[in-house]
Amino acid sequence: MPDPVAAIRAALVRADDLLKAAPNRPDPDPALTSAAEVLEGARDHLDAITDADLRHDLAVQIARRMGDIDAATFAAVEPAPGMRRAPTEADDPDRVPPGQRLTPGWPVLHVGAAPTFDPATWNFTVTGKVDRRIRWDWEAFRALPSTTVTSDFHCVTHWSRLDNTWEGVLARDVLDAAGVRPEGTHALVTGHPAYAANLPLTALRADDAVFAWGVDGDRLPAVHGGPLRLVVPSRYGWKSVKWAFELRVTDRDVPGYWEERGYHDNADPWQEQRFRA
Ligand SMILES: Nc1nc2c(c(=O)[nH]1)N[C@H]1C(S)=C(S)[C@@H](COP(=O)(O)O)O[C@H]1N2
Ligand SMILES: [Mo]
Repeated sequence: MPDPVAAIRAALVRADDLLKAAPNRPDPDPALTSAAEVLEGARDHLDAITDADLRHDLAVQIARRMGDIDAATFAAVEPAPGMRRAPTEADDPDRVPPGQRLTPGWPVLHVGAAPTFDPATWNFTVTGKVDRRIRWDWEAFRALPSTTVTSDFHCVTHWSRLDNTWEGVLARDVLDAAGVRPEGTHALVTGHPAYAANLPLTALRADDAVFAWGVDGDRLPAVHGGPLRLVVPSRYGWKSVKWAFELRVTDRDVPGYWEERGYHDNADPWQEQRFRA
């Protein structure tokens, strides 16, 4: 086994070399792609580091470089024909957070493969610091009172998609069905295939935080998290867990998938909380 710390440090040096050289090339894309691959490889070594502070420090160093690559790559994407120019902060400071641009279309972003949906075996569990643990099957979940909310979506890779109309169950109704115990302060929401995000309960109690099974008048497409995804518009998109199947109420902030890898626990796009401080 190679030493994980040494492997990550070597990958950071290699990525920095590629990133430094990229702007001087006629086509910077291949260098950016190679740097992203090197950094993805480095991420795989993180779990083997037992010292939590060192692991987080290296995770942040990886995440910051990934963020630079995302920003450079996204800046090169042209808006689709007919799309209005993305508002700048000066045009519409109330709707577009700093460092974000409107995206043409609707990008699909996730790690791993989208799961297949079987309504006969699907279930959703609420557990942790609650008065009553709950497990709903698909029929029971769909029978819960539902709402339609329109909101904006901001991904940490610098794209924003405005005016998405979600249909589903308010996250606070899910919390209240189980009854949060006094010590409950946060939640860890888990989705397939092996993904999770942590949130303060206050974010889940917002009027527009919803477990959605519909979008823009249609059933939520599988690639966008169907049959059920969380949507938390007040936070960067990685908190909006697709293929959600569990909400665990916790008495402390337990990092999720990207938070373990250097991204911010709170993730407020208006404060540009992209990476762990
Ligand atoms: N289960 C799961 N949910 C996920 C992700 C993931 O990798 N797995 N990626 C997150 C990220 S980074 C973003 S930006 C949004 C993207 O949602 P979209 O693919 O519908 O645009 O999903 C979030 N939810
Ligand atoms: Mo994202």
